Amino acid sequence: MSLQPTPADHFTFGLWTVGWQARDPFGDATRPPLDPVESVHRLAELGAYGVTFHDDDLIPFGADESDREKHITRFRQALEETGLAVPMMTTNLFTHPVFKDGGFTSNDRSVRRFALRKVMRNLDLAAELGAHTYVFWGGREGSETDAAKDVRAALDRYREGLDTLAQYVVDRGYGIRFALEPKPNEPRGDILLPTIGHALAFISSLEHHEMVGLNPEVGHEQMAGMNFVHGVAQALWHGKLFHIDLNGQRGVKYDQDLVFGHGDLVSAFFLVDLLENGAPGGGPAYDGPRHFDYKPLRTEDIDGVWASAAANMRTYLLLKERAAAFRADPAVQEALATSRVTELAQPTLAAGETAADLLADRSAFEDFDPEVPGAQGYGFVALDQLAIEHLLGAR
Ligand code: 3MF
Ligand code: MG
Ligand code: MG
Repeated sequence: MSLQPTPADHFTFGLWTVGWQARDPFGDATRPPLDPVESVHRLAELGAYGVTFHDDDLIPFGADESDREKHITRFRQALEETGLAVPMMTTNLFTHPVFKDGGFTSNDRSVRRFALRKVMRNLDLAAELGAHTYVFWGGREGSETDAAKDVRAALDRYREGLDTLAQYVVDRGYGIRFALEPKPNEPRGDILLPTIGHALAFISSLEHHEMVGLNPEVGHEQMAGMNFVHGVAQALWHGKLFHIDLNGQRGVKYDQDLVFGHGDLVSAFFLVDLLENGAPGGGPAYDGPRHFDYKPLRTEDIDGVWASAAANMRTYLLLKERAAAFRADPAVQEALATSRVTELAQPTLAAGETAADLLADRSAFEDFDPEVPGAQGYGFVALDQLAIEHLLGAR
């Protein structure tokens, strides 16, 4: 397996990731602005498949029509020169002070109307550039005090906004799907739709729920103390893993946006194993872009930025190679059988068996001795150790 990324690996990067100037709440920028055209060329050289962006990453907020066209034209030219795709686009509804109380759920109705128009304009561009997925990260949709937000009304407005935009996409025939990106907090004290689970429940209430799924991010779920692998597995189970944001996070703290694998490495291993080998019977469970949403450390210069971009892809490919070795190892297959991991795929009732049949089966209850399975070992530690040894390259 090659560790040299190619477009066939479907690695994508947000323009805002490599382009982050490393301004944080306590310090100024440590790097000069990066021209999106330069990013397109460098990412293509590194073997990426595509780039993604917020409207304002390419076109400064408030730019007039002719400036907007100029930015789009030279960006489009860079895409043509490099062959990079734009599979996903999104809207910045968080930087400008107008969005300080949210976009779709601001208490100020005029802000909500402006937010919808901003998205509609960028959806037109997304369709032009061939994006299939449009991400909604509601970073400012939330509050710092429960006195300030009527959460049920806010969810009504969130739904109204997404229903309106979904209808717009349907009417225009854009063929774009929406992906909601949950996050528990930061920049708001508390953000609406804080986890994968909250977002899945909300999606089921939408008018066009079939065209709305998720863009879960490693660090966001881990900020909430959640198991990201379980969250992604549940999103897949619902048919809602439309896109994914890969990065690294160490525990429950601020959004670190580390390089993929540079946080919880064991979780990253099992995540790659799920994405690449998790289909029933083996093979990839997810066929969308492997999208990196990380921040090059504030300590890095521009060379460090490109080194960090390459590190994301190389780490992913290393984990993919390690996961393949894990799956192919006969000792692992034996351990999976001993641990009865594969037995879980077997339905609990036999084909055609009813509750009445189960009631009549004395072996299931009257003659069942719970002490026997109560005393059995599952061998999960031995299985986990095999995974760790493959991850460490010891097997
Ligand atoms: C913030 C994020 C966002 C989203 C983006 C949509 C600025 O923590 O993760 O990045 O990913 O807005 O893709
Ligand atoms: Mg993030
Ligand atoms: Mg993200």
